[in-house]
Amino acid sequence: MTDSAVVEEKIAGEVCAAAEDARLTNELEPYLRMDRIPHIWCSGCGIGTAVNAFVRAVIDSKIEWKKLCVVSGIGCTGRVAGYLKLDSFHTTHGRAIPFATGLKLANPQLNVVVFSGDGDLTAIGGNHLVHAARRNIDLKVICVNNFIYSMTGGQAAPTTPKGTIASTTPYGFFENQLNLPQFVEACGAVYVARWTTFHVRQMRKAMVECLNKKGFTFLEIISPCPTLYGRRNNYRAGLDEMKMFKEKSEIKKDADVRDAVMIPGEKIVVGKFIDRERPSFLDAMDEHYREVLKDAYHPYTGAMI
Ligand SMILES: Cc1ncc(C[n+]2csc(CCOP(=O)(O)OP(=O)(O)O)c2C)c(N)n1
Ligand code: SF4
Repeated sequence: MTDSAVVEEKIAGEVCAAAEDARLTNELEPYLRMDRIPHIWCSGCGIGTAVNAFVRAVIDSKIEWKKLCVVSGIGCTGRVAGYLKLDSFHTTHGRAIPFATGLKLANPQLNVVVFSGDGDLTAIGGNHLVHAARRNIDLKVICVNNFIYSMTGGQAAPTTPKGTIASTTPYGFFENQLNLPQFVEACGAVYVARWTTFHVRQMRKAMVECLNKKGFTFLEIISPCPTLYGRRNNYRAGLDEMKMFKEKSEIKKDADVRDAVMIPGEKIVVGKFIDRERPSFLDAMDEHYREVLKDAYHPYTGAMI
């Protein structure tokens, strides 16, 4: 072996050892299914940032990991459930909310989080979103909004901003788009916030607030999808979309949900929109039957306990 080959081999060995050290010291590893790594997400995708913030938020909130369940539907974001080392469920497309409702009703002591994409939650799953918010089921919904159906090729979704390009709208999206904070507020959610993947600290804090609040909470995370949305809309890399989030975001305290509409090139209103109190579904049910049936009613404790 030549001298330079010996040096190269030594450096390669040191690089591998450093990489192994970094891997072993990743503090989030105990919370992830490392046997499933490498994950499927593209470089520059924002979903991993949301997962990182979520795990840190669970640690901050001191919620017992064993009493936490995560439910996802289908899509790139729908894969989140499979990477978390807890009781997690990857359900059918659009059905994360009804599945999670069943879990919560069976065992009200569980903290049930729904972590899924905008298409999954608001298109095929839109009807379930409406009624879970209306009933104030105690679920924490985290919606990663990348403006399209990513996993199936970048088709336009209810959240695609007017005028932007998707695989099914090469000349621009022309439909009326859903303003998610306004939509879930109107349905009855008790907590509504929006952050982008640029706002990692605020996102983590909002997740803690959701986890600690009883009732139907909704956090929208605006996220880059460089592969299928960004490139079609002049953001060549994930970083370009992140720079846009940084430049265009306007943090507002108690902002009006009507200001949350996304118009390309204009400001993105982020922050907490709604934080209010309403009895949760199970509390309202107990109160109602106690009033009607008096002593004949036994408060609901769940089917599983
Ligand atoms: C019943 C049914 N219809 C359609 C599909 C195809 N499908 C898989 S993922 C997906 C869209 C997911 O979009 P979104 O929730 O926005 O997630 P993203 O991939 O953007 O994270 C669709 C339509 C399916 N899996 N099942
Ligand atoms: S296709 Fe888009 S949303 Fe899916 S992993 Fe890649 S960057 Fe993320």
